Amino acid sequence: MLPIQTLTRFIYENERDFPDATGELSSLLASIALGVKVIARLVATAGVRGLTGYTGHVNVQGEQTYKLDEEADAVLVDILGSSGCFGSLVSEERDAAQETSSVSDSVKYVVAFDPLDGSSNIGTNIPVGTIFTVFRRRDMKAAPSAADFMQPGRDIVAAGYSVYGAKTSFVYSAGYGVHGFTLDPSLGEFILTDRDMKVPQSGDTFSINEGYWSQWEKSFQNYLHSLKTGENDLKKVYSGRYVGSLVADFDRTLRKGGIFLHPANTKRPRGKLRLLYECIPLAFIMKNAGGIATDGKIAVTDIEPQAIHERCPLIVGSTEDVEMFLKAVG
Ligand code: P6P
Repeated sequence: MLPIQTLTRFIYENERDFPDATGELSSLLASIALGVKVIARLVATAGVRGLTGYTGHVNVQGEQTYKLDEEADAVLVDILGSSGCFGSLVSEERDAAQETSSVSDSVKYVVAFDPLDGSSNIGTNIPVGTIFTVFRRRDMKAAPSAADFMQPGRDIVAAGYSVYGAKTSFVYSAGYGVHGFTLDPSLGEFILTDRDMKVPQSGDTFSINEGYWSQWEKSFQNYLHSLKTGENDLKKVYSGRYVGSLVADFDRTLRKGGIFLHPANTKRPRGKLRLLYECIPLAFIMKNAGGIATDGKIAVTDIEPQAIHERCPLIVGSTEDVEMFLKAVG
């Protein structure tokens, strides 16, 4: 039996290492974790509540929204809104940045999140998850706004994601290691199960949707083919794994190593995944776990966001595997 270290205690104990900490980030992370627990229950019961289908609405991304997308968004907005710990929020489900009604001038952070990534997989019991990014407000004299989110990932305060699967897991980093927790439903608490996670230096798995083959450059096709034949610099034959749910594919890559790729293609020159609340948070985590995340040209954490819903190619994983990609295709 693991020694009981809960997420809440872990967050507040880590806060003690920072004398000027006000407790705001700890409260914010604890609020997000509460939202994740509520969403986990909604996901687990969606089938019996008849909530695995579409709402009939189309979100700002031009995608049909699922009932659970809107439920998860509402949970996070409600819990974060009542926490008083952030000034503005960006959600994949909302057109514009939303300031909180209860914001005080002194609040330091803003939060971007994908409330339920991979929701198209809900009906087939494939793992889905929540992804979030915490930014420090850029100008405390100005009202919180979308401008606060226009910061590169190297300057963010914290990031994390949950996976609603066979277990509910919560992984986050505040820039001092990456830490993983598992929900114990009997306690209603996240228990520390993976302290200071590090991605393996190299792995044997590549993760990509090969349905886009015809839309990739020849150099990328040649690189991908080399992973299957072993005719690559690492002389390694990879296995293919692709769930089609970002949090599931990323979590496996973080824990077991290898490379996940959702690259640009001829139809989507800036890729499909969203920069603010998918690519930046996962790149921040991978970097803090000793791995690499690139858009194919530069580090994802060096990209200067220009819009809250902009997209970004993402190639992320073990240092050796991503460096081989960059040498072959970058
Ligand atoms: P594709 C799910 O819709 C999602 O946003 C991510 O969770 C997932 O990694 C990606 O899209 C899958 O995209 O193009 O392979 O269907």
